[in-house]
Amino acid sequence: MILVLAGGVGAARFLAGLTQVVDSSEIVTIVNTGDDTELHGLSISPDIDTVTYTVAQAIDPERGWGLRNETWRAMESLERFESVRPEGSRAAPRWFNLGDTDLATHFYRTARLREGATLAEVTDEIRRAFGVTFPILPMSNQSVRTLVHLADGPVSFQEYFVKLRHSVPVTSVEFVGTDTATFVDPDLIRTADTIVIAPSNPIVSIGPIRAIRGVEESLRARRDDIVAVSPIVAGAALKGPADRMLTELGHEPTVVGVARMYAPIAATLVIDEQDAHLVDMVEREGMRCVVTDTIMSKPGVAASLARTTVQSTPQQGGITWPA
Ligand code: FO1
Repeated sequence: MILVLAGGVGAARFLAGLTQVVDSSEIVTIVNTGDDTELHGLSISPDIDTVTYTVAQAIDPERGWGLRNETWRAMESLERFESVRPEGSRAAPRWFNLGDTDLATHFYRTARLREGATLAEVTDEIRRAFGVTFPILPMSNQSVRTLVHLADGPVSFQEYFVKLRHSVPVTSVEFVGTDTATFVDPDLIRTADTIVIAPSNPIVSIGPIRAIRGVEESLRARRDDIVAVSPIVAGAALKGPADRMLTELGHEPTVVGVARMYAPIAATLVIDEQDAHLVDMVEREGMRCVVTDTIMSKPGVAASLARTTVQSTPQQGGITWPA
């Protein structure tokens, strides 16, 4: 069994590639929920939905989030209330774009949570409704929220990422709730043949998962069977603010910086061919280094990257691969 620790868009594309090279019965993914937010009274889990929609091939390919062929009538209809909304009211926010068909997912999740379902239960119902044939789990059933500290105060992850277009320098990042939240299923880390840290933001996508009690120690104990895929290529993130955040938080925005963050929990780092000249530097951080094409926007690369990644571990996912 292959356990994939996932964040947003890059992880979702990696998982879609993995489903092309192994039977989905071999896959379990645990997804970051530090990006989760409540808006319009709805419980929204962006990374879970990005993974679900991408693997279900329902994702909007340009945006990398939300559903394809989307309409925005509900969001447009909120505009009329802006002229009458009292000062200080948080009703009808329009900075976070929720498509009409995407809203159905948030209606369902919110209603089920209110009925007492766990986030894991309702996430499983939603992935089955979208025809996804392997388990997608939240990192915890309890709330863990990423708080992004800026010069003039803390904001939620989505306010940083969407409202501020992640265009402001970050002074620190805090995961609120990790002291009480429990990891969704510690056995998965113990029993997986291979654990993959997907190409996600090491700080705000993988960081919240690592910060949950007991997870870091469990991952360290499995270090030899853990492989990470660098989300940084040639010193830049392919999507989102990962490179800037690494710099702002004192890390090197290169595969060497990524290696320093992952060396305690992963024995192998997969990097792109453009960073082949940094293999020695990565291995000096104590990680084996595998060089391959990691640019998944090209057809077939997500599948080949997934295969190379899993095969770079001793157990190779517990799979007998065809010759
Ligand atoms: N990202 C944006 O840049 N702008 C948006 O308006 C936006 C809305 C949105 C709605 C639902 C959803 O599941 C994701 C959404 N995202 C949006 C992406 C979201 O910010 C994710 O957290 C990022 O992709 C980082 O993982």
